[in-house]
Amino acid sequence: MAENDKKIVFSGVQPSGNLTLGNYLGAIKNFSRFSEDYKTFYCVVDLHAITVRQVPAELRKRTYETLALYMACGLDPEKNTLFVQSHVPQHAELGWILDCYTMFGELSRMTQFKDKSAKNAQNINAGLFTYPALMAADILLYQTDIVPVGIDQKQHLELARDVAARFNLIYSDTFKIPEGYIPTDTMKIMSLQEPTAKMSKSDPNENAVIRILDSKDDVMRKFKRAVTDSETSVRYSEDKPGVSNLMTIYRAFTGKTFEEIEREFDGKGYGDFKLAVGEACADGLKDVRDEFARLMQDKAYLEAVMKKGAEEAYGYARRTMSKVRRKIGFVN
Ligand code: ATP
Ligand code: LTN
Repeated sequence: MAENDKKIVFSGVQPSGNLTLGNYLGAIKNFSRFSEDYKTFYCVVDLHAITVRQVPAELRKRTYETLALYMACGLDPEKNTLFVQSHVPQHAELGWILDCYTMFGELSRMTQFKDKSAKNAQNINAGLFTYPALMAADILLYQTDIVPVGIDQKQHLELARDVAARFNLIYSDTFKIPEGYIPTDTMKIMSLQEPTAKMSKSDPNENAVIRILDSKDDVMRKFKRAVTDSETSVRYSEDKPGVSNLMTIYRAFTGKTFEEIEREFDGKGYGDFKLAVGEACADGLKDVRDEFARLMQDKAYLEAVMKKGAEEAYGYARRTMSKVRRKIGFVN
C-alpha cells in the first residue's frame, strides 16, 4: 500500500515506572500487529508522566527504557515511528489549545483523575486534571484512525473524540475522529494480590505486579503467591476473579482456550496451575528481556532512534498545527 493511503495508528505509554504484564498484554504486544499495513506512531509520553512527581534521573532512565522496551517487544524503528512526546513541541501547543475546548465538567468525570487524585492527595495539580486534553492532542495531531489501548483508557479516548467533534463543528473539518482498538481477551489484567483491581505499575505491593523485566524466579514466586479462592477447581467464572485472571494470562501466552485450560488442570490443584502459568509467562517474556538488555547497552542507538522518530513525527504534527492555527484565527 502506498505510504499516503495507510491508516494511522497512535498510542503512548508513560515512562512512569517499570512496565507490567498489564502494559504488555493490554497494550504494547498489540502494537506490532499494525506495523505492516498502517502508519504507526508509538510515543513515550513524558509530558504525561510529570502529572505525578518524578525523580529527574529516574524519568530520564525510564524514557530510554520505555523506548527500548517498545523495540524489545517487536517494534522495528524502520517500520514504526518511535519517539518521545516532549521532543515534538506541538503536543504541548495543541494540548493548551484543546484545554480551551474541553469542559471542566467533562474532566471532572474522568475516573483516572479521581483515582490518581485520591492516591496523590498532596499534589492534585492542574496537569493531572487536564491530562485527557493533552492525550487528545497526542492523538489528533497525527489525524489518527486507530488507538490501541487497554480498557482503562476508553473514557479518555471518548473524550478525545468529543473534543475533536466539537472543534470540527465550530471550525469545519479539522481532525479525524479516532477509533479505539481494545483487545477483548487481555484488555484488563488484574492485580495478583487483589484480583478485582487493575494490575498497575505504581502498585506499592510488588507481589501484585509482574514486571516485563522480572527474572524467572521473581515471576514464579509472584504467581505462587497469587490470590485465588477457597475452591480447588480451575474454572473461568466471574465469582473466581483470581483464577480467571490467571487463566487469561495463561491463555495469552499459550494460545489455549479456557475449555482446554479447564481440561488440562481437571483434578489438579491450584499449585500445579500456578506453576504452569508462571512457566508460560516467564518463558514468553524471555526474548523480550534479553533483547531489552541488549538494547540498553547501546544508548547512542536509542538516541538515534528517538531523533529520527521525532523528526518524522514533527512533519505530521506541523501540518495539523498549521491547519489548527489558521482555523482558530491566529496571525501567521
Ligand atoms: P499507572 O498504573 O501508573 O496509572 P499504567 O500501568 O496504567 O500506569 P500507562 O502508561 O498509563 O500505565 O499505560 C500504558 C498502556 O497500558 C495503556 O494503553 C493502558 O490501557 C495499558 N494498561 C495498563 N495497565 C493495564 C492492565 N492491567 N491491563 C491491560 N492494559 C493495561
Ligand atoms: N493516557 C495513557 C497514555 C497515553 C496515550 C496517549 C495512550 C498518553 N497519550 C495517546 C494512547 C494515545 C495511559 O495512561 N495509559
